[in-house]
Amino acid sequence: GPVLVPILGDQLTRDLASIRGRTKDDTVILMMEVWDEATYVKHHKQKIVLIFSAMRHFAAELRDAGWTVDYVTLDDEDNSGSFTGEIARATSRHDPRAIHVVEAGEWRVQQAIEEWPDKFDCEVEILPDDRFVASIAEFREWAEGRDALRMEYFYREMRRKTGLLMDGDKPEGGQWNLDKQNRESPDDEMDAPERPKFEPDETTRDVIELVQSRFADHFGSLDNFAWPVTRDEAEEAADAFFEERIENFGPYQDAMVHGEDDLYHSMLSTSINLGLLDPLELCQRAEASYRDGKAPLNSVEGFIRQLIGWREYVRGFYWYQMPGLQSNNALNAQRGLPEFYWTGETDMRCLADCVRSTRDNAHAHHIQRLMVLGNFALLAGINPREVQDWYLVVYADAYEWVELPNVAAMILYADGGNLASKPYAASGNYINKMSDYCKECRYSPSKKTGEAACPFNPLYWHFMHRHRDRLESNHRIGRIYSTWDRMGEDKQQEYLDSAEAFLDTLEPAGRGWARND
Ligand code: FAD
Ligand code: DLZ
Ligand code: SF4
Repeated sequence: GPVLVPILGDQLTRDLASIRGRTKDDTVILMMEVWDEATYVKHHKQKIVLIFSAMRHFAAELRDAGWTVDYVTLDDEDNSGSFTGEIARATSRHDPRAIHVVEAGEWRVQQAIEEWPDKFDCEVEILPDDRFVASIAEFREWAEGRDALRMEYFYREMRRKTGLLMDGDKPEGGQWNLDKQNRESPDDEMDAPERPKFEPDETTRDVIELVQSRFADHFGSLDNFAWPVTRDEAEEAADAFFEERIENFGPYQDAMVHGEDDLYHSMLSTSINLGLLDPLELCQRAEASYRDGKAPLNSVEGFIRQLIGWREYVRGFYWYQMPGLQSNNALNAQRGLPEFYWTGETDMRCLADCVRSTRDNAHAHHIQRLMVLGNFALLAGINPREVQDWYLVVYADAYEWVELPNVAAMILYADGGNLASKPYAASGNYINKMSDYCKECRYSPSKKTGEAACPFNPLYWHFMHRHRDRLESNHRIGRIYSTWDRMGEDKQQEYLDSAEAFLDTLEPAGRGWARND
């Protein structure tokens, strides 16, 4: 029989290791829409539409190119609901002599794939996913024997390995990291051009109908669906970024403006994670815009760092730390996720806007995920499981390998500091500086305690106070305890009482939003 090549929903590239070098008359490609994947958490409706539509378009593209594709739709009567079940059915249809599959992005799926050699009669070959600069083994080698893992040092290795922004063996411009130049507050000069929006075609409209009928109780709106679902569309989105937005990407990377959901961000994560765009190619294009004088070094370095620094780093970290990472809770955070993460119903204007964007676009930009939604979850002590589920559900670019390190380790410090050298805790002052949210908020960032105070202010001190034992010895954060100690007991008590009074008002959402029973 032929070689059976299963392609998972986030492996949508003809350059995939399992297709490269194969001949068409000897290969059956298998793609599967399965219930288990669509519901292991109750993904945002746009996320399911994006993945199914991109899968269907990719299957059509392969067929047009002459490949044999066996595509199982979700509503196929005999669909078993799982990857392993579908491989079993496909082996009886095609009697393959071998199965060639690229390792899964997620641990949960990889566990299932590793059982295939015992389950099926034919040879099973599991190939490394070489869409990353660093292999899983390479990261492990780098990480082993270090006391602390820091993105910065790993990033430098990746710069050397790829040769991106290098001047011989030195970083272009003399410095590896220009993040300090990338902290402009929003201002009137900002006038970001709109990103290209892609109208749903017939394939996407079919999937929208399917999702509306089968996943009606999942979070999120479908009204604004505009994600690229093919390689051509993704390339058009990338072109627009390199023509219109990369110049200002760096300076305004951390800025937030009410109602402005994209600003100068690339909005390419959904396409990159699906396989529609190659991250290394994007970095090369970014470098070219610097070399051609179209974009400043701080913007280009910033963009490249996100991709070959952070993105590669969290992926290596995930495989290095799993499965423990999903149950870490170093700060013993036990509070339920507040309902407003789903409804957006809160007077905190920053949070309400971030939840709105999340619901409408299945997207929020990095600083919103980190310093608004994430910072609140950290300070309020929300339990990591519920925060992890939320992020995995709500973002169209969310796969556990990238979501979990960002959530558990970066925002919640649940791993006790393996990834981040300190918790990203901030008071209302930071959000006020980086956004226009506070001006029309019912709370005031300059009020420290009491009813009118921005809740981030007392929550910040409540957090620092309750984790003093752990954080006081951290050289990047320990100093703030002298500020706390100088306040005197009355002021301290006011902070703690204000925080408690606020925390008492939070309504927990319950688990039904994120998971089926
Ligand atoms: P840009 O700002 O244009 O950045 C360019 C690219 O860099 C992104 O497309 C992305 O591929 C990469 N990148 C940037 N930051 C990170 C990062 N911290 N980790 C990994 N890659 C990064 N990104 C995801 O792709 N999936 C997730 O599930 C996800 N969850 C996150 C959860 C939290 C709590 C935080 C703080 C960040 C998370 N990110 C995640 C990273 C980042 O927020 C998104 O990649 C980014 O907002 C996507 O929008 P963009 O393409 O416009 O990014
Ligand atoms: C996220 C997702 C969803 C919703 N549905 C499917 C699917 O039906 N079929 C599929 O092949 N992939 C799907 N995915 C993406 C997978 O979860 C993704 O391939 C894994 O995260 C990889 O480990
Ligand atoms: Fe958010 Fe506080 Fe600003 Fe209101 S005052 S928008 S709650 S940071």
